[in-house]
Amino acid sequence: MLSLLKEKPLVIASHNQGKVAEIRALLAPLAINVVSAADKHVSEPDETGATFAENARLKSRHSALATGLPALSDDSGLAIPALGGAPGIYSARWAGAGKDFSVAFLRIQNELVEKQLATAPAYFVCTLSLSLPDGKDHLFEGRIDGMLTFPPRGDLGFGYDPIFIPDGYNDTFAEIDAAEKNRISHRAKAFAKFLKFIGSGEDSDHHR
Ligand code: ITT
Repeated sequence: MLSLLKEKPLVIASHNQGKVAEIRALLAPLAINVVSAADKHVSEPDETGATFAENARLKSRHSALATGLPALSDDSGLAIPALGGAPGIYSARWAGAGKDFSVAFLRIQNELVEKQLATAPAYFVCTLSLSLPDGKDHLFEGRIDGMLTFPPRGDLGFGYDPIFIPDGYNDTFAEIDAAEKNRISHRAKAFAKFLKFIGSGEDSDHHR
């Protein structure tokens, strides 16, 4: 599998710069040629799926079809069990068209206050989807648990990082340096499965 990825560039099927930076760093050890969907002028598909897996597959397939190259997408988000799993697959949308995450932080805080909660446990989920030119898709999932904190702290990372403290830490993801986040995150865990799969040919979480 790795030899296939060494033959052709791998498209990172994401238009989120924060994600693309993390994915580039996570792929660096493979020494493969990587291009982003934006570099290839691939449009952003509508995320019409009902699950992280469906949205991830839809995004990787869209880029693979548009370019004829293998494509790797990442559908991810923050889930808060006290809010019924929200924002979940709607994590990007809670920041609004302007992608202003202070709007999303306020909405979460307000919805927790309505339930008389000052904070709550939460977890990040990441589903990676690898779409290959042979038409097969392979999915890899990762999760990290933690606790929400308000007000937001730190300016590293992206998205919900300033309000999320991973279990076992005192700092938010936005206060933890990129290398450390990439060692422990939901994305790192999904990547560990992806790297094992492409290196050894072992099975993915699901495929078809
Ligand atoms: P692409 O679909 O183009 O990849 P997107 O931002 O729309 O970009 P998603 O639909 O997967 O991506 O939305 C996931 C959102 O969840 C993302 O915008 C972030 O706000 C949040 N998120 C995911 N991983 C995160 C992380 O490691 N740290 C902070 N927030 C994260």
